[in-house]
Amino acid sequence: MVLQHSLMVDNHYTNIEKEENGMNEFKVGKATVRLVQGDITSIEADAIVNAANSSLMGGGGVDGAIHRRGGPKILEDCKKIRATTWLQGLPTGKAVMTGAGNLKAKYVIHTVGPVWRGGKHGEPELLAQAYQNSLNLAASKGLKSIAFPSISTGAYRYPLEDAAEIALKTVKEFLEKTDSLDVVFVCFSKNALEVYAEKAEKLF
Ligand code: AR6
Repeated sequence: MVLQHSLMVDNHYTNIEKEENGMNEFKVGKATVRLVQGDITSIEADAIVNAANSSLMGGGGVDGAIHRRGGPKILEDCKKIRATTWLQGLPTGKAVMTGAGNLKAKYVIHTVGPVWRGGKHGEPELLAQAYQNSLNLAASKGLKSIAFPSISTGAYRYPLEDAAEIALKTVKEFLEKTDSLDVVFVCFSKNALEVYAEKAEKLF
């Protein structure tokens, strides 16, 4: 059974559907937002997003997993971007796209989230920009689906609850304007999925 209700957002109506079977799925206009637990390197989407660092040369966490599983082609593309567009490295909040090597996804969008330094150094705005720029890039390339990890909430120590709220709110606001992209949030842990689900229930 599907429960349906309407929500008034910025003077227009957004249909929100929530399936009762425990799946975390929401609708914003024609677009679907899904919350899943898993490894983002296994996701089949037009693009998966990498929580990279400014060097674009790989690292630990989700970045390490994407480069390991995707193979050397991704790093080759990153090196080209560093040699042509972002000689000093990719600034925090920006996003770039490369091929996805051996991954099931077609492309990888690399963005850099902020390092948490207490919350008064522009962290919320920079985290929102990382999501916005990734979404804009995907939409500008005509992509139809995008998967996000929980940017900045690992090595960069952004508090998960705050980061989840920003991630969901930024995606929702984007889809209210452009509902041509389906979005999946890939939570690595059960705890992260629970936090996202709780925040999404309130927001959607
Ligand atoms: N699939 C989905 N989520 C994952 C995966 C995975 N395979 N692996 C980890 N996570 P982090 P950051 C989750 O540290 O905080 C790197 O070294 C993880 O549980 O990957 O943005 C980069 O090179 C956490 O919730 O990224 C940078 O130097 C989330 O992904 C730095 O870490 C983000 O954790 C970026 O730090």
